[in-house]
Amino acid sequence: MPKRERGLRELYSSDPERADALVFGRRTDLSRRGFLELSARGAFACAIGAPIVFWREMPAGLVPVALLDSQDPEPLPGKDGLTVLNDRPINAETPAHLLDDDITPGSRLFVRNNGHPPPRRGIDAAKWTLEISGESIAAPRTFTLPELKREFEHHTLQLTIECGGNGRSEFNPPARGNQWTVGAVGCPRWTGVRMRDVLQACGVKEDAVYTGYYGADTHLSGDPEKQPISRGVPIHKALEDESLIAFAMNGEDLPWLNGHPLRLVTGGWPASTCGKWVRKLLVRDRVHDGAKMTGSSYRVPKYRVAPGTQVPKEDMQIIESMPVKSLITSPKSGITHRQSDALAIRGHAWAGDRAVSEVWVSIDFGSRWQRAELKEPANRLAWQHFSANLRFPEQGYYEVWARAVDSEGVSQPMILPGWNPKGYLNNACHRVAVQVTT
Ligand SMILES: Nc1nc2c(c(=O)[nH]1)N[C@H]1C(S)=C(S)[C@@H](COP(=O)(O)O)O[C@H]1N2
Ligand SMILES: [Mo]
Repeated sequence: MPKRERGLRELYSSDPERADALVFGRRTDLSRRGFLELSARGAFACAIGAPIVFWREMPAGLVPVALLDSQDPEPLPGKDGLTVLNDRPINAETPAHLLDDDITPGSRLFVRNNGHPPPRRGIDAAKWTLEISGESIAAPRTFTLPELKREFEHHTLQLTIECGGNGRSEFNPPARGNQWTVGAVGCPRWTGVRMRDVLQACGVKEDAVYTGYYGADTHLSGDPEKQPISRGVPIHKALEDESLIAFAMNGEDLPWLNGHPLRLVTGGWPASTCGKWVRKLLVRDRVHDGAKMTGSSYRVPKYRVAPGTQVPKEDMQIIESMPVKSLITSPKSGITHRQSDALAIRGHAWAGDRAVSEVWVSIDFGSRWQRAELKEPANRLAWQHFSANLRFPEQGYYEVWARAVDSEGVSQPMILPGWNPKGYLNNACHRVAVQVTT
């Protein structure tokens, strides 16, 4: 048995399920029970292979992130180092250290599919069409992709997209669905036409309420009548300067798995609003009622609930702007670092429709915070880069935590925020493990 596994099995001998979860890289809840006693300190140190320097500061029940790091990534065509969570449909996330680029390359943007993508070879960008219609469109029209490109001004913007379920793996009781850890986020540069320009060219009526997209992907059941997903945004979001119908990413065609040849990008909102392989865009006179708009999909309770609560459907509301969050992209979790050197920390922070105004980093489980340097975004709704230099007082195990604060003064929580039935919106501080040696 590998040393890490043996340490974990010893540590959780009274809770084999939890030991399994840790051994196999699943993340578990932080607040389940308080066990950080003296004996646990020793057992942790044994499993990690180093003493935990600030163990007195460590919240009871917190599992050291060094023990949570998952398995090696599996290969996925067109992608580089992503971790595959599911292959039917294909879902894959990006390990945090591979999101280090200021602008996310296509090869490192996560993939979230609800159905089967349209076959790659059947896609002909020159013949692709987009229908604009719906109750609140005065003059419905179908554009070919070349027409869209010719008739409307092009805009290039860096826009953050994050799956509403990013961070789901930490909820307990667990939520069904892909067990995303931290990597269902990215911020490429998108090029496209403004949704507003295209919709207004077809006449947006006074009674417009919501958009609704339909893509060319197919339902997992094979039923052609069913959509895998069909969502939208309130009309005010659709008409913003930054809402795009995009045909390129980082100056190239969109990657197939990210919606080639045409997708919607509504930055800062759950990425489920960003329809891929989009064929039809409706403007509705009501809140769109397509697949995964209703029920509990992409919704959270209107009020705080205790973990495990059954929440009535009418008490669930649609997720709009995503909450403030940050990601440490360097160093990679689990590195060994020399005590004599300062450690350079880097990452990104974003806050849905808002901007990020501060980022703080801690090496003692959030007891003290050091302010990081924070850059302005490339444009509205793009993530912002932060950096800091850290010094460590002695050898041993540390966790580096990052915490962003948005332009309204709202901070990321240090540990798992409001439990909800589907496991959305976990914006807890990102943690990386660092072992400091001589
Ligand atoms: N047509 C279509 N669009 C879609 C989806 C899908 O399954 N089909 N998934 C949505 C969800 S839930 C997310 S998180 C994003 C993921 O975008 P990406 O795969 O490009 O990262 O696409 C959204 N758009
Ligand atoms: Mo998503």
